[in-house]
Amino acid sequence: MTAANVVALAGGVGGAKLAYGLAQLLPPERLTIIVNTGDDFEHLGLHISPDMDTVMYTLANLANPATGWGLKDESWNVLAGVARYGGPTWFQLGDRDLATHLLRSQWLREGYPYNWVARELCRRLGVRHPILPMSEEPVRTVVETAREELPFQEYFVKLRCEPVVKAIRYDGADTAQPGREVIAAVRSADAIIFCPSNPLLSIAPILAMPSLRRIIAASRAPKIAVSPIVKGEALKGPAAKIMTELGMEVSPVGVARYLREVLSGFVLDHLDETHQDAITDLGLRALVTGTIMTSNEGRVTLAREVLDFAGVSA
Ligand code: FO1
Repeated sequence: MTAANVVALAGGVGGAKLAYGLAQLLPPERLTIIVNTGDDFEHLGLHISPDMDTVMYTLANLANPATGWGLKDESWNVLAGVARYGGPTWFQLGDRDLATHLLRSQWLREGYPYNWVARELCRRLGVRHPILPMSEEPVRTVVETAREELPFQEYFVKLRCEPVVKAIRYDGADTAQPGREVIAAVRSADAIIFCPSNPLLSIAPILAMPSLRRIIAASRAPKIAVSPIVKGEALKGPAAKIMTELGMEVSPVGVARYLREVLSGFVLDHLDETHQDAITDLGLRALVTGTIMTSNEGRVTLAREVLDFAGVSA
């Protein structure tokens, strides 16, 4: 066991929970959280960055416990005002949450780098661990359905993930460069943790940047993914539905197979222990443990087990 630098790759609510656990165990100089920005979009003239905010609010102990996204103790007066004008209300922006989007949008318009903006928002909420956007450049997840191509949030929120998915693209990822701090963190990482985020919607956009994928693949650090699928279901969100539609096996094995090239180890839930041999047959070390995080203590317990499995002392 060594004191070490840890990188966590995270997307939405599941990813934020494990990131929270890791942040309770590791000081800010030893943990960097790299977040998917493929879900970002412009709405009502504002730059919305859902996964960044979900991780930031979770680490600040400000997340809405019912939804996992947005802020707790929220009010909805602005949204009601937008509704009175007949404006779009399918994407629910709370009054307090709007403050984040207003400032982020303003700072980006003034020319501040995205990662400076993220750091400033975090600092002002008392979050000391670095939460880095995966890139300064736009990468946008696009969902191809039988009928049309949908920007991610229209598919996810407006259409409640109902259309059948034929393919998913990450527009801009081919040419986007990961930020300098992202590259430095991954290069100096002694462990890379893939949080239990949707592999196709949250982890894939990060890996879709060829240079970052190469650096992660080349890293000799333990690279450990935690399954977001338990007993054939996603703990939250549409991962199981989309995996089925794309012909993937909806199990930890399906996730492990998808990420195989960039992993050295995989964590699956007790409820899936029958899949352990299939995971080791893929050439991965496997840890079977409780992965369902129902409390803050549960997040910390899982984070500690994952760090132990990666050979990193907390
Ligand atoms: N998800 C929803 O299902 N409905 C919403 O109205 C919604 C609003 C929203 C506002 C701000 C924010 O940061 C996130 C929000 N989300 C909403 C969550 C978000 O769109 C998705 O969970 C992620 O993009 C998937 O990880």
